[in-house]
Amino acid sequence: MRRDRAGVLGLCSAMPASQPIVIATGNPHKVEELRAILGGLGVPCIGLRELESTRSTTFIEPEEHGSTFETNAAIKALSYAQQTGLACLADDSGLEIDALGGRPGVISSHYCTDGRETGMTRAERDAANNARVLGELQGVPLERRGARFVCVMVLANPSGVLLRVRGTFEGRIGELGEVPRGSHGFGYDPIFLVAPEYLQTSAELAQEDKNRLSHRGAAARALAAALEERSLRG
Ligand code: ITT
Repeated sequence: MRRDRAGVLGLCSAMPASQPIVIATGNPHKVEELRAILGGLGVPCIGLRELESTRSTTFIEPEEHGSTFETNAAIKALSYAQQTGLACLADDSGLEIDALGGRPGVISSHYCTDGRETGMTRAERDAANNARVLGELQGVPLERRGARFVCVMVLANPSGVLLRVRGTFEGRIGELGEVPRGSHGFGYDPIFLVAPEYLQTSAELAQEDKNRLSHRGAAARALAAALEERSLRG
């Protein structure tokens, strides 16, 4: 389902067809995943860091203080749209674990410190987050280890939110010893066994397979469909 640039981006006067969408995240893995998905759908993209280097500037990272993925994605998309003057796509994502009442949820990236920012690197945080989840689920039976990644994407221009979509990716948290496994992806991928077989972690999936199955892939496809529907409506 390849669409041409004008077809998708000329959808509304708010988004000039000649300009790419800025992928408003500091997470290089997300930029890579989103560029692959949206590029494949004919939507040209540029990463935030790339834009910073072409403009020789640094954008300010907004604080994500919302209690839902929707609020946080909108905060990021609007803030970067206002700073860059371009249409920006931000996602807020995380892991919801049934046995933990939906935690870590919106604090997924800093679960090891209860949501507080620290001086830890991304890799250190990922390892500590995974260790905390595995520790908290010790002794929890298989049927209560269900979990899902959630991704909410918001597209905004400097005057406001244009679109909002959501995608999910079902699985279960493996048991300590069985996981962590796999070297692809990031975050909780090494401990997340993919439904319905639960044989592979999402860190063992090839990038294109993860994009096909993932919450981010589902949200990106929903975004492309919404963009197309808008362009058809004129
Ligand atoms: P930005 O805010 O700059 O986009 P971030 O990594 O902090 O980057 P989020 O606030 O959306 O992103 O936090 C999402 C966290 O949820 C992320 O750090 C991971 O721990 C986890 N997560 C989200 N998507 C994931 C995926 O595809 N695989 C593994 N973990 C994921």
